[in-house]
Amino acid sequence: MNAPQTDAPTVSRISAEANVYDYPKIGKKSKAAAGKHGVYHAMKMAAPNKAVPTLLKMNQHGGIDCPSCAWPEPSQNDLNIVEFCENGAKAVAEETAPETATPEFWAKYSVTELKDKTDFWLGHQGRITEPLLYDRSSGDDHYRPISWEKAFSLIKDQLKSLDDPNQAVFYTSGRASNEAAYAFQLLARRLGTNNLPDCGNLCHESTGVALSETLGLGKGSATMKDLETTDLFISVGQNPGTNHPRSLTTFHKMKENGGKMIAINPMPEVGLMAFEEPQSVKGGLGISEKLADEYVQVRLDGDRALFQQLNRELIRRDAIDHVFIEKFTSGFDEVKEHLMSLDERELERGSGISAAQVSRMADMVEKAGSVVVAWTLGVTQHKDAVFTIREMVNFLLLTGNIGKPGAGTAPFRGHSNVQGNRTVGIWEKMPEAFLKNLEDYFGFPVPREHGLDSVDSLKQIRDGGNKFFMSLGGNLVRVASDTTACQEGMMAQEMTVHLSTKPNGSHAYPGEKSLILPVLSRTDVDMKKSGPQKITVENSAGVVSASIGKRKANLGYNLRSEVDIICSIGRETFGDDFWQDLIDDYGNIRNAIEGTIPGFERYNERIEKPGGFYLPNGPRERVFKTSTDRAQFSVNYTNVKELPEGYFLLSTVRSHDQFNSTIYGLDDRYRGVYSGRRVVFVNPEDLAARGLQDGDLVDIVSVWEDGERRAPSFRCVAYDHAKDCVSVYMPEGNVLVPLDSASERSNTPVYKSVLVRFEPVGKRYM
Ligand SMILES: Nc1nc2c(c(=O)[nH]1)N[C@H]1C(S)=C(S)[C@@H](COP(=O)(O)OP(=O)(O)OC[C@H]3O[C@@H](n4cnc5c(=O)[nH]c(N)nc54)[C@H](O)[C@@H]3O)O[C@H]1N2
Ligand SMILES: Nc1nc2c(c(=O)[nH]1)N[C@H]1C(S)=C(S)[C@@H](COP(=O)(O)OP(=O)(O)OC[C@H]3O[C@@H](n4cnc5c(=O)[nH]c(N)nc54)[C@H](O)[C@@H]3O)O[C@H]1N2
Ligand SMILES: [Mo]
Repeated sequence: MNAPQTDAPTVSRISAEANVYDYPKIGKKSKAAAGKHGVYHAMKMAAPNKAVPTLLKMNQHGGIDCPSCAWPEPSQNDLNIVEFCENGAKAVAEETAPETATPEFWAKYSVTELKDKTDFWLGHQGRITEPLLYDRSSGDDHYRPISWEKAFSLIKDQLKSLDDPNQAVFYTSGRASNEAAYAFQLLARRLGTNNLPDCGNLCHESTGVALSETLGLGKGSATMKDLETTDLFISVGQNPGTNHPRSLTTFHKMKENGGKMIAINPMPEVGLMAFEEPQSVKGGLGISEKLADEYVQVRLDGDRALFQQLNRELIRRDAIDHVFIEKFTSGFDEVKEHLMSLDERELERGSGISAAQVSRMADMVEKAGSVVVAWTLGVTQHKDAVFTIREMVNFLLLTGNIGKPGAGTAPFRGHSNVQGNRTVGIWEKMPEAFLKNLEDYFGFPVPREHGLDSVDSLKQIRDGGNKFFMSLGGNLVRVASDTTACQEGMMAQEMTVHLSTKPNGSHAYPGEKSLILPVLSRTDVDMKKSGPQKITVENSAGVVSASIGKRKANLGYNLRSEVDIICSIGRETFGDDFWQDLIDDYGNIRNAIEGTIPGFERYNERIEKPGGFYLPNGPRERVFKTSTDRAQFSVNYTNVKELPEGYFLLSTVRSHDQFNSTIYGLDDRYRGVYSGRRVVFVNPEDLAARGLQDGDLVDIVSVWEDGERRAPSFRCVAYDHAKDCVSVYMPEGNVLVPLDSASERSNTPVYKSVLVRFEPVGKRYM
């Protein structure tokens, strides 16, 4: 395959058949995030699919919960008429697009041909309309339609044939509702395994581990109100303008209330620097406002060193909350001693941030009566992420910023219900109390041995110990690390089963037998014996609320709800009576959740209240369920990454035109990249130092103990990026991440600091 080397093609040339090479052009970068342009783009996306009425119901009481990110809804009094963002609109447009991947589509393209297609192309084929079977033993290289009954019976045979239930893996992506997720964990545990990995393992696992041990709860504590009224908002490793766009409205309110912001990021993301709030007067006029008051261009994985610099400075100034430390915490003295013993120059080298800038940050902290620390993947997806988060907690404890108005932890979650999935049992190591409750409620023996998380499941799949893989949404083959090993491992499974809305890359790597079971999506009407069904979700702030689909457009297709499919498999395989009750009325699933998980009292009743209800949150009340019943300070070590001559650290990020592996389009206007995705953002001085120029094509090669991995042909983009560090988009960069490279304790793939070098392969093009 020849890489393009000269001209600058137009969007239309990014055709269906473009698989490996695309043609990025560098153009104008937005100066501010969201605003009018955001709403304009949203409407443009939704209008052709007649999805505007759906949009107007989004995040309103009695409407649907946005299927995109997990950003909390404002309180009911503050709801805007349009409570959605550009990316929520894209998510809805994607679900409601009129295209369909009918049996004719699957007959036209063989599995071998599908392997060469990008997720952009696959997703744009539209909604899947029929259940499908691929059977390698038949010699036919296509997926063919199959009846639901036949599909369930094949799954039953496969599950019954396993020598050991731990040869099965049940993966969940965070869009699934509480009801579907609960049914799914019930199916796995009924079979006898806790192998329930989820996308949360790839995402905020480090957050869960660090917060559980320091604060006694693996979730954030700040409420929407805290975010709006805080004096100082510190954003670490996130790109909210793209990934949580509705947060811009919250930032606007925070700023109006006199709040300040510090943004810590190797890239000055547009959505951190300036914004236009479409629902304000200024925003309506297209006038942008400054967002970050202090931008801190940290090195990749330099945040732990940075927070240690800051914590030391605060201790040195005695700008700490002695009363809080005395009353609520444990371990302060050791931490103080450790921090003061660290070498200043070493910390500066680790973070890349000068003492002068740290001092400015400390000034802002000193002035602030309340501080929120918010973080996302720029923090969680590193080798020592857990320790970085613990150091950020040290900061909040030093300054008494937990459990008071305007303060707290704010890990912005990813998928719209990834947090809810965890709460209702999608976790390989659910606590004993839950497993016992489940056993008592349903009356079957529930396994106690911990299951496998995503990375360990993939290792079992890679190494030949697994036979059955089932996926509730998601696209694990594409979003996991070591794409190639993952593809081969999946093809060696006896059976793979995907509950999906649209074709995706994982379907192209089927097991011996593979089923694609097409599901109703959140916007679709879901009619059951007891009437139209609601589902429920939990957002990043721990609020549980209901969502009900209204669209009837897909009724003509042979789709079923996720709950229906999962419970039908349970019914057919195990013959228990309870499965059918769960299908007929999802209220019965909520009753079971209420009966097995604390905090869900009067579940069915409370979701009827506009805005839903809050789950209990200890840290918010300064109740810390840790080993000492106090909030824990922790000693964290900093090891500065030494890069061999010529090497970079590489991070993989999202463009403004995708939702994980769902690629809406090929433009990232916030970073000025159009019509293509194979770009690598590099500091211009770093390019010059390696004899490269903006526009050069390079292969990116990562180095790991077991050898090298290569991602071919990326266009260098000169960009204001922290030095010695570069970024590419996910999932294009996933081939570079070794599966064995995972975070300490949380086992999250190290997606954001991969050691790489460049090999120039082509001439400059514009
Ligand atoms: N539109 C849209 N919305 C989404 C998603 C989507 O794909 N599209 N995905 C959803 C999901 S599942 C999730 S988990 C979230 C993800 O939300 P984000 O975490 O915002 O996602 P990324 O694009 O990975 O961006 C990571 C950011 O961290 C920065 N970063 C990288 N490494 C470091 C570091 O070492 N230190 C610091 N301080 N910063 C660093 C990067 O420059 C980038 O700005 O968004 C959710 N929302
Ligand atoms: N390199 C790199 N890799 C990463 C990351 C990174 O930052 N860098 N981030 C990681 C993170 S944070 C996450 S969360 C994972 C995401 O991993 P996943 O959640 O596994 O992947 P998605 O791309 O979000 O899943 C998209 C697919 O879900 C299906 N789908 C969409 N809607 C529905 C629905 O309503 N029901 C069902 N059943 N299916 C549906 C569609 O078929 C679609 O193709 O990726 C991880 N991978
Ligand atoms: Mo995520």
